[in-house]
Amino acid sequence: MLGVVTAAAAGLLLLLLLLRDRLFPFLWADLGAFVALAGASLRCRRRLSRRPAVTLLEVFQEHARRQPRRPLLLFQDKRHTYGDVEQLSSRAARVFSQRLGLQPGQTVAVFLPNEPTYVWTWLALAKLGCAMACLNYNVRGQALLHALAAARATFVLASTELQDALEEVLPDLQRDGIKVFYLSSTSPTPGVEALLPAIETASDEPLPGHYRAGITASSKAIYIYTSGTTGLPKAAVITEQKLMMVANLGRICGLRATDHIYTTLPLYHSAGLLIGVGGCLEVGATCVLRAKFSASQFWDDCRRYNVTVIQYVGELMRYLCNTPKRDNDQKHRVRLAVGNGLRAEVWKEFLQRFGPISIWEFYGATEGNAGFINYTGKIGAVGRANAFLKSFAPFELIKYNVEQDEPIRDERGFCIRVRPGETGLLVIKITKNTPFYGYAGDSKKTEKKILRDVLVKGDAFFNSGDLLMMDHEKFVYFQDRVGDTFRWKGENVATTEVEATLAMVNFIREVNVYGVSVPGCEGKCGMAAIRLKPGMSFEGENLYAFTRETLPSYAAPRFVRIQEALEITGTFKQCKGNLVREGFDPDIIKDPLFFRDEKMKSYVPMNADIYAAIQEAKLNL
Ligand SMILES: *[C@@H]1O[C@H](CO)[C@@H](O)[C@H](O)[C@H]1NC(C)=O
Ligand SMILES: CC(=O)N[C@H]1CO[C@H](CO)[C@@H](O)[C@@H]1O
Repeated sequence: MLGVVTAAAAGLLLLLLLLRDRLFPFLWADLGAFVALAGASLRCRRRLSRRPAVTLLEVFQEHARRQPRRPLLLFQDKRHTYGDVEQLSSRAARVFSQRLGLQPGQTVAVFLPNEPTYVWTWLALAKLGCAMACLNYNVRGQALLHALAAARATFVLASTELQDALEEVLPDLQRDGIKVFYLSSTSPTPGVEALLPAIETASDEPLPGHYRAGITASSKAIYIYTSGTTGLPKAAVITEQKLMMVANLGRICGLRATDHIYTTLPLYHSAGLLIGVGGCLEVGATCVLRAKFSASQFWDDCRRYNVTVIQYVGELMRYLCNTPKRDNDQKHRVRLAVGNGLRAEVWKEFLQRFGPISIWEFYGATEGNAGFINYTGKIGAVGRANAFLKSFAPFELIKYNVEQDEPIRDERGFCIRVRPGETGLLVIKITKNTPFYGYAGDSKKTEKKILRDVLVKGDAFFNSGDLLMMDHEKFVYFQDRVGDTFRWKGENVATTEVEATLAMVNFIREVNVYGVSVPGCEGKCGMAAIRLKPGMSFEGENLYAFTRETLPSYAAPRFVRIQEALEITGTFKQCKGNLVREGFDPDIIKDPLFFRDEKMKSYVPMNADIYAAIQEAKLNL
């Protein structure tokens, strides 16, 4: 790695002598980003290669020694300093070791809402050399059992808030020999012990080092479940090295020890736990934790807790923009926003409304082996394909056949790079720098994410499942998830593009676009679920005229349904599954439903006659 840095620096100096800034307007930014990333990577490697390894836990403990009184967590009216959390996690580790008989290398699942308990439990497990599996607190029944089995978790530490969900599967857990405990002061469930009283009275002496003697860079630290588009949750393996790299993302974006970072994202996902809390543990900052995101409370919380950095994902920023305007919209100390999935139109509106906040949009998947960050301030871009970074994490955008759901290959069987301005599937080479650890207990799913023989025989790339576009200046833009693009009339329709266009309509507040099957038609036909702005009504003629002007005819949605609320996931991504399944059948859908009528030049109410005509292919779509 050092060799790469020195060589790059020397080569650059030479280049600089020969060329002017004008030719490479982004040279400094490119170089800066490379140095930041290479620096972070070097720091992680250096720490982890020490014996014993210095992991994120040791980094946290160093902060706890140096600044025991700095708050690590602000939650409701409670404040937990670095010193408090260091002691509490030692106490908990002692109890976990004695009562549960935990051994290094075992996996313990946590079933907890966002609360400080999550953080000290994590650190306690780390102190014992155990991995933590972060169960999604919305998961129930079979999916819960599957998640535990995938990570081979033999213990569950739960909150009494999730009593019902737990009791539902308790007999199955007991049958499988999985032991369950509450991390509360009392237990509402017979046969399940509450551990808090024992934790509160245990010794807070540091734990003997032998528990962590076997920890290395590739030890499994955390399992994060990714839902994917279909099927049961997959347990993505987060090693100590990956954990530390992701925790460094905040530092790369400018997170400092004096910052207060506001995390409303669920801790069972990587954004909240690894980037938010992990970022604090890395730099020694304060995390303002909230049980659940609330758009109306967001800025009041920022003022109350002196928040300087916010985290966002998906639609979260849109919800903030959708709240009624207030005089104090720009009265806050937030200087930085870190996240992903921000759409360009919301990005602009957000900055206008809430003031000059530096937005660090990044792209990455929990299980992915590399990502991008926007480091040049280009609105809408997730990053830049900078030659330095590319040498570090080689990626390609390749041609993709949306219909057959697979990359297009040439006559020799290799994948084909797209040209600038074209959308392609992002694949990232699997190398020593960019390893892919896959999913626990599921080698089939792991193999499915690996694309082989991409450019040469025998190479292997991580298939991101995301379609991106790179422009002539090498800015990279997120376009769609593979499943979010559908084909209609032989054309690819990118749902995000249609959504961005429809979002400009004056009566539309939120929109979710997807494709539905129509009997006798190839591909999928476009449909939009929309939420109206308060006090506004649906105007079929206007929408028709607008879409006719702004969208190619194959991309204009044929059906529109109006919903009170659009369904989203725990990480603020829109759900399309149910919508696709319900299709456009007026018998199933109770929401107001409209059909694009080319003769009437309007979106007209859907009725049984129109539906029947479509079913019988009498009506041309
Ligand atoms: C926020 O800042 C003010 C003034 O600097 C200080 O008095 C207050 O204690 C701070 N609140 C928190 C939660 O840090
Ligand atoms: C690091 C950086 O420059 N981030 C920028 C990303 O884009 C936004 C929007 O222009 C800027 O405000 C950020 O500063």
